[in-house]
Amino acid sequence: MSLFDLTGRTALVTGSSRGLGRAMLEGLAEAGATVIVNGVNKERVSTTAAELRAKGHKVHEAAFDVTDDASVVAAFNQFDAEGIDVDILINNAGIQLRKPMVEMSTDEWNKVIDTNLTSAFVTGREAAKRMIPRGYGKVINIGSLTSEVARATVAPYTAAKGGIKLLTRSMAAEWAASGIQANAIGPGYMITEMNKALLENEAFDSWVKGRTPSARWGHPKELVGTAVYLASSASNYVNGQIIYVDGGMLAVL
Ligand code: GCO
Repeated sequence: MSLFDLTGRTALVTGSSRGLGRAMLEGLAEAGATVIVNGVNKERVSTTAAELRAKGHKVHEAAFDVTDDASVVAAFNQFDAEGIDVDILINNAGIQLRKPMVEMSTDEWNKVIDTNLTSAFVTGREAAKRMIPRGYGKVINIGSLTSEVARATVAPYTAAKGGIKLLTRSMAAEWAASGIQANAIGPGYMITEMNKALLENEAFDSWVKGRTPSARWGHPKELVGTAVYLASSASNYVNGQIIYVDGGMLAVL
């Protein structure tokens, strides 16, 4: 069996009814995993699940709000009741808010931190509670270029993604001895709905293409290889790392 084969494993990807999460979810399914679609919108989750089933993949649906502690706890209790073992967790759910800090309310700040950082802790905690006794688990947190560097007007997103980098190391510190590998992926500027305003802004589009050695935006599917690697036995001795899939942007001035 290939090192990268996920047959027999079950993967939950939060925020996976579209965007980067959808691409990684499908990639894990193509590598043999049973996948669990998650999102807050039940309709969108069901639509995505149907699309993946039509391609022959094994799919569960779990529409819950990762920012609501009780909903996450209830979701994992439901997985237990249905005999679903989450072997692989990708904490992907996230939102963006582009606004200068001096114009931002504390509620706006908290919403981004809750969705992009705290949710990874809560969902990771519930997954790890089940992974630890099994002696196996893969946790993959989705960071960003802003896990390393800042850009004006995206402060809460940046603070959250910086936190993701060190939360990943904290997970490795506490869970590695139990056979769990916790790592992160840092996507560069990707072609997603969240980045639509940036893609349509000629000046920003030119800046990304000029600032990125690969001279282009990334495609969500270009995260799949790294996601499958970190979800598979090929990475059993990799822990606490963040792998940037950014066309080289962070490697150069
Ligand atoms: C922005 C973008 C970025 C990208 C990505 C870069 O407004 O600068 O949304 O944050 O989405 O996170 O790695």
